[in-house]
Amino acid sequence: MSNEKEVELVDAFYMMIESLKNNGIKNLYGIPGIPITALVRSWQADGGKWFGFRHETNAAMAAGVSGYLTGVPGVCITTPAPGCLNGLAGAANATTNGWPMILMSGAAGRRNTDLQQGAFEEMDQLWAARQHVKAAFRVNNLRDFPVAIARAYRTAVSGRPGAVYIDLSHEALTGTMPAADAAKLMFSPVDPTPKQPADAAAIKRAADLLKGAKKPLILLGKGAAYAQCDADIKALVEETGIPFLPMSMAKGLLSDNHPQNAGPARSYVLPECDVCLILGARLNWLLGNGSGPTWGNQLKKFIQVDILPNEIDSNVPIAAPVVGDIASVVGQLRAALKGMPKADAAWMGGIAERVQGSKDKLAPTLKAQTAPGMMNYRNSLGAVRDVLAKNPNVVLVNEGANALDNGRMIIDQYLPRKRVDSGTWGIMGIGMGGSIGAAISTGEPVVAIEGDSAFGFSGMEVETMCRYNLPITVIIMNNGGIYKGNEPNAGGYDDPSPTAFVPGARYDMMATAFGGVGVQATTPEELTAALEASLKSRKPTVINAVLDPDSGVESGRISGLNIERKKKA
Ligand code: ADP
Ligand code: TZD
Ligand code: MG
Repeated sequence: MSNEKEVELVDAFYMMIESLKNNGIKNLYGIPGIPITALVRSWQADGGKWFGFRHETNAAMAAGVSGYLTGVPGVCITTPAPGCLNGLAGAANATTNGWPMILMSGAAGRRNTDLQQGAFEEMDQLWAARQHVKAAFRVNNLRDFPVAIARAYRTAVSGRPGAVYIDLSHEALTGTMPAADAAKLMFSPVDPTPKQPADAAAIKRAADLLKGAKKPLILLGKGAAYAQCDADIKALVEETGIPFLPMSMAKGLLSDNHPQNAGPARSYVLPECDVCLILGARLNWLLGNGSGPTWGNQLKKFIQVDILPNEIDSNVPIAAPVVGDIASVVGQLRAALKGMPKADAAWMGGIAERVQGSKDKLAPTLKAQTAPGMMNYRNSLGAVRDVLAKNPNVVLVNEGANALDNGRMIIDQYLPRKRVDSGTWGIMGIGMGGSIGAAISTGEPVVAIEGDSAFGFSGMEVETMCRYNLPITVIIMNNGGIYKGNEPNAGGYDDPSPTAFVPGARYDMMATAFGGVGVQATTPEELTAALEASLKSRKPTVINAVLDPDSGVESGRISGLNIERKKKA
């Protein structure tokens, strides 16, 4: 007899589960199926938390959002081919937004796949994944799991965060190895996100420029929110007295009520400023690519703080590049700016006046009365805003066109990392996955403000919310369509227009179908009551906020990006 029986063996699932635990991973998001069903069962048997979704894109969105909110990559597991491709849409979104996550997918056997012989769910997933993620790895042998998971984690969180893909080959998943050898391979990575302070000369150049500014501005992006150095950023802003402008997901890094918040005067401060310190934002389409009318048609003196060196000069010349991690750099800048005189009173006064002007103009529209079932974006979101002001710990998820633009403008944020939205790509479909990921990873209640079209991209996850009994309130801004619900068919015949949905749809019933709470709200008062009750009960809730189908404008605030049909010759 050989002594094989006496050798204790471990399998691939064991190797993977132990490696995930060694990296501090507690939650897995995904959908089971061949070949990973037994893996996720084993994970659960081992005490891990498993969150099963109804579509992999939503599971991957949950992983990306939890990575953004906590700094710990969310991990999503999918089945081969279509499952993997569905997950990749969420991974690509995470990469684009700079959110850390890991997508792992089971795969058909390499022999058949590489000869394209038609295995079950055969697909060259590694090749497909590579262009949508920061890095794509394949594990071919179970002994490589400890290194592969650590490598994926470190890659996801280091530099500009993003998604990492791991292809779980059939060969790796079917192997076994001696437990004693496995134990020698296990490790927990040391310092996966090392500090990366900036060069002293770069700090001095930036500080000198800021000290010489007459109309300085600090632009805060979601990179600054992600960096989790909230107190230091607040101190930098307050010590220098410089006004700040938050990008949508940086809202709340300092309270929207802060006297230096220039948010409501955006169209004044961007063209007027002379020196702009950018903390964790890209000069992409959301900022007019750094030039043109958004910036008063002048080249500003930009100080750009970013962890990614080649982000600098990506759109316009940057006068003072500062490459480093924001937590380190903000400390360095504070030291270099010590004793700097506060920003000019005339500049601050001009901003304060415009901020007040915007608020005064908005305020009455938030309280306007409309007939039942005929709410608009202003008075409905005005009601939501007042409830959320009393619940600053709520994480807000927001998508749609008008639902997004008005949500961003009307809902104030008071605390950091409490807002997740359509992000860099302006996507629909972050809603329910993002809400679930936020609720699970932060333990806080979540309110999702959703266009009725936006909601449709992930609406089936209401069942998931109900199954896990998550404290999520979904408010459907139901105007009956994309941008509007009352557009006629351009051809004049009976088919609905490309932007219209079923009129009078009862989205609230989707919650009651799964044992959650569904409420129809036709007035701001009903909306207030429904939201208050839902936050109190912490029960999964869908509120159907019935809007006038005529409320909304084409593409919200970005209608200028549309292409109109050219006139016939
Ligand atoms: P927003 O959409 O809010 O304008 P972006 O996603 O365009 O923000 O930009 C975020 C930027 O922050 C990215 O260029 C990214 O490289 C950078 N970044 C992310 N985390 C850090 C960090 N810890 N330190 C420095 N820069 C960071
Ligand atoms: N598909 C994806 C994945 N992302 C997108 N952004 C779109 C399609 C196009 N799109 C927008 O840019 S906004 C929008 C779509 C379909 C929906 C707007 O309608 P809504 O919001 O009901 O969500 P409002 O409040 O009616 O404007
Ligand atoms: Mg709509």
